[in-house]
Parts: sequence; structure tokens; C-alpha cells
Amino acid sequence: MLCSRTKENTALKKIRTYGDAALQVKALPIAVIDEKIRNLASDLIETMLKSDGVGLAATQVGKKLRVVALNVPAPKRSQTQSALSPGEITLLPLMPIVLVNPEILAFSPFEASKEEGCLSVPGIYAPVSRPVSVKLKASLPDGTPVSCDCGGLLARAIQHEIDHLDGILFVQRLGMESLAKIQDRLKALSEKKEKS
Ligand code: QAP
Ligand code: CO
Repeated sequence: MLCSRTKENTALKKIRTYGDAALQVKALPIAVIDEKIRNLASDLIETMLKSDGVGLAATQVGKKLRVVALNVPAPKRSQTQSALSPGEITLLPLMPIVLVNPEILAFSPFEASKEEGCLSVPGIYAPVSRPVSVKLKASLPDGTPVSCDCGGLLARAIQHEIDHLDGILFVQRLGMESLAKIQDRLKALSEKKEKS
């Protein structure tokens, strides 16, 4: 197509769920950001928004490419315990956004445990311990490079989505106690998958 895509020709993708082998593949870096990548970017955003997601990785829709969509909300004034990180100041006003070839250049030595969920693990939530901030490097779909220190929910979402690009789900990062609590429901999800 010579035109840029509109809402009418963006496609809703099927989100792969727990037990699907596509969730375990390692995605490949994008060499050139072309129209195909920008189309995938719009499809990821549409699919994420339609499912009320905060993030969605290309591997969750069966695409083995290093692309993620994010729709991280700005923190409410009442829940802003600390100042926003430079990454939140730069990226939150741009949401929803797509990051191409996102990479973490450095992790904070400090971790925090917070409840996570995943569109590929519907209805299941558990606390995950992760570094509280990360130094992100990525490109936007128009080719603009971004490099910034990200904290808050943004830092957690970036780590969760980059994990997807490496074939890792949040349930693989749980402590034994948290995993034990959800194990039956996880098994049920993967068995439902086998029958479909
Ligand atoms: C990843 O997660 C994330 O179970 C994005 O029934 C998680 O968008 C980033 C969702 C935690 C930061 C913190 C999950 C929607 C959405 C469900 C999501 C569900 C419906 C999860
Ligand atoms: Co997820």
C-alpha cells in the first residue's frame, strides 16, 4: 500500500495463550523498519487496546519479531510516591506506543514485588519481583531512537514485554509459593488449549 494504514485496514490478531508453543520462541531483531513492521505495530496497538492490555509483544500474536506495544497509564497524583523517571516523562505522553528492538542496557540493583497479569495467561495474577528501574534502548516505528531510564509501572511493563520476546512468561519468574497457588489454574489453561 502507498498510503499509511487507517483503523479500517488494521487487523485484530488472535492472542496466543498459555500452552501455545509460539510463546516460547525467541524473537529476531528487526534489520529495517519498513511498512510491514509499521503494519504489525498498528495491529499490536489495536489488539492490545481492544483487550484492555497494558502491553503486548509480537510473539503473543505469533510473530517472531522484536516489537512490543505498550499502553502504560500515567500514575494518579495520589499514587505518585516518587518523582517520575526520565523515561516516564518522555514516553507516557506518547502512549499507546510501539518499541522496535527494545533492549535493556542496565538494571537497577533494587527489586520490588508487584502483582502482574498477562493477556496470554487470562484471569491469573501473581506477584513478580523485578528491578525497579531499567535503562531502555529502542526505536520508535518512525525510526526515532529512544534511550532513557525508566521506573514505575513502565519499567515493569518493559521487562515483562522484553521477556516475551525471549520466550519467557511472568509465571516462570514466580517464587515457589506463588507458583503453587496458581498451578492448578495454569494446568487447566494449557489443557483447554490442547482440546481447542
Ligand atoms: C504486562 O499485561 C504487564 O488476565 C501487560 O483477564 C503486567 O496487559 C505490565 C489482562 C503487569 C505491567 C504490569 C490480563 C487483561 C492484561 C488478564 C496486561 C485479563 C485481561 C494484562
Ligand atoms: Co504478557
